[in-house]
Order: sequence, then structure tokens, then C-alpha cells
Amino acid sequence: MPGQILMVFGETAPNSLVQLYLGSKLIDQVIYSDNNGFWQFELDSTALLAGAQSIKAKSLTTDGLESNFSESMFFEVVPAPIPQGQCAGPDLNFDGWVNVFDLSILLNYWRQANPSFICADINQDGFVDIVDFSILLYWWSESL
Ligand SMILES: [Ca+2]
Ligand SMILES: [Ca+2]
Repeated sequence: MPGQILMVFGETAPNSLVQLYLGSKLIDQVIYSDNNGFWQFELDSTALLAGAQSIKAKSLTTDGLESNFSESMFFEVVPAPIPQGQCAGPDLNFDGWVNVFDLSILLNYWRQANPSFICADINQDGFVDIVDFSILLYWWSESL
């Protein structure tokens, strides 16, 4: 889920600089393996988009050797409602169910930035879009 901390870890030569790539993008963090070659990194998934993601690592040893990329590790960020404040996640009319009434409310605010009814922006990212729609569908017909 977005907001969770993902532990990413691996093993390489001792005291190497480890570079992590999220997809093809270098993560701007300095990570070193310890004396046993073990490294770990806490990846904050808050900024990640929902969907499949991959991460891969390569390392530079102290004597300048560069490893090949590790195999990519795949994970998925699952869109999830974060009920907070006065909102009840995707239950936009607060009746305990997620159904067509909530969908019609969502569509009322469709593609709006900072909607006047803030709960319509279910994931609270400032915009009512397909992500909010997918969260609503995920919880469809479920009592909260
Ligand atoms: Ca409802
Ligand atoms: Ca949103």
C-alpha cells in the first residue's frame, strides 16, 4: 500500500556502494553494504504510483569494480483507502456500503483538483482521478 515502508535488501561484496534503481530511475540515496556484504534500505512507498513496480540493485566495490545489475525484484503497490479525518475512504455518502451512490458522487467531482467535497479525493492526493475510481471499485459492494 502507498505509505508503507518496504524493506529492500541484498548481499554483495563487503563495504560496497549499492545503487538502487526503481524501474530505470536511480534512487538518490547512498547505501553501503556492511562488513559482511549485507545491505538494506527502507523504501518509502508514499511517492510510488499504484501498480507493478520493479527494483534492481548494482554495487561498486571500494576498488572500483562494478557489479552487474541484480535480478529485478518486483512488487506491487496496491491502491488502498486510508480512512482518516472526516472521510470514510470510498464510502462517500457514509452509509457503510460502497456502491453506485458513491460512484455517482465520485463522478460529480471527476477530474477536479482539490474538490470542494474533499472525501471525493479518496487517496487524498489532491486530484479526483482514475486512482480514486480504482479504489472505489476495489471496495465495491463491501460494507466498511
Ligand atoms: Ca456508500
Ligand atoms: Ca485522488
